[in-house]
Amino acid sequence: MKFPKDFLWGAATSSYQVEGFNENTDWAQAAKQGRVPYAGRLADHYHRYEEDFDIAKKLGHNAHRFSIEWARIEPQEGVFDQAEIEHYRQVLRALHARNITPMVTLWHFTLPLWFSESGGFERKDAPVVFARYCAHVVRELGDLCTHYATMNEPNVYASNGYLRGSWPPFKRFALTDMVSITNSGRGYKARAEKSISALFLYRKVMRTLAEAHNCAYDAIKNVAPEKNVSVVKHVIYFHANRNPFNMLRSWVANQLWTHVFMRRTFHKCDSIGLNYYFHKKFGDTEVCEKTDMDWDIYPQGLYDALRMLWKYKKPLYVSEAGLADAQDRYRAAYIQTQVSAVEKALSEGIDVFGHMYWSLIDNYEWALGIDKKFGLVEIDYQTLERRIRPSAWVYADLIKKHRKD
Ligand code: IFM
Repeated sequence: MKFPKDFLWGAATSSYQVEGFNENTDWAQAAKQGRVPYAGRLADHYHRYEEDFDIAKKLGHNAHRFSIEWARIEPQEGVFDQAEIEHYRQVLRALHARNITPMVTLWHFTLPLWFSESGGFERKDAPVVFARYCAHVVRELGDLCTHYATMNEPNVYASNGYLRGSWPPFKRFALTDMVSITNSGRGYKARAEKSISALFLYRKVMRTLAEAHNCAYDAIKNVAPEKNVSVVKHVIYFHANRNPFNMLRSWVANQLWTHVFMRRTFHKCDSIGLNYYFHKKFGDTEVCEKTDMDWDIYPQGLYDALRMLWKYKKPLYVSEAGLADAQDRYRAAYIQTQVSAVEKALSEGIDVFGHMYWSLIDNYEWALGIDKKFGLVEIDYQTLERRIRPSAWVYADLIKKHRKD
């Protein structure tokens, strides 16, 4: 039995993807301009979180990762909304009432409109502005939560926004086609602003994001030194056949995608969250089944991704891993392999303290809208009925088998 007694088992969501009506954001504005699908009410999790947490409890979860919508808390620059703070305090209380440990992400992709319109993470003072918001939230919610991630997947944010041009602020590096490895939605290329300089902006934004994390870490520690502060890193497991050139390519790709950012930030992390979805093998590849995102089904790569991050010798948690699978054909087996991957890492002495499946409920999949179904729980967007998918029970059984509390 490899899983420690206090291991955190659960699932994740993010505010914009499930709450509904986060209109004061760059994404809602982009939807009005017809550049991304309109989100609207979605699962209405903002009002139905108790129902969703009841399901999580029924499924045996003892932890839940969710994000706070920055635009709700700070609707105008430097102006904080106490009613929204109270909302998230209720959310946290609802989790505690069900013995579910909350893990809060302070920023998950969407920006308040005032921030994006004034330059977002291109702003020179972005790290200070971001840190002020993070410290405010921790000051207000600190008594109800110990685990905070400053930001979710900085590389994904910056590469979609500044290399691919598929997400706000829709800047596209003119040569991106050469390196693009994932799908981004139909017709986005024509809507993006194409330039060579987008590459330099990307690099600048990546640096600023690292600085913003570091600055937020210090600001949070000033307010509450005992909190566990992490960054959530998206890792692609790049690997290769035995061809030296391919091995070099995968090494470079891992450096660029994962290690450059981690080297800049790991010293300001009490733990690191890992989001794992897919691998990329250079050289003779096996033919894999695909998820509805067209990503190879390769859950065993979670183990390799954990090993990659263990290099930084910080406690790790799987902050997201999962797949889009509308028919629920592959999800159960996928989750079983994910959990075995964590078990294998633990058996080798890698310190992993949690596993959050993505996602608890079906969500808005950014530029791809609501058709990609990641949820353990299916949402009927007409009636808002929640239907637990069969694979969710397989995860529940695994949790039951491994939970020792
Ligand atoms: O839905 C996203 C989430 O917002 C961030 N991580 C990857 C998920 C699936 O693409």
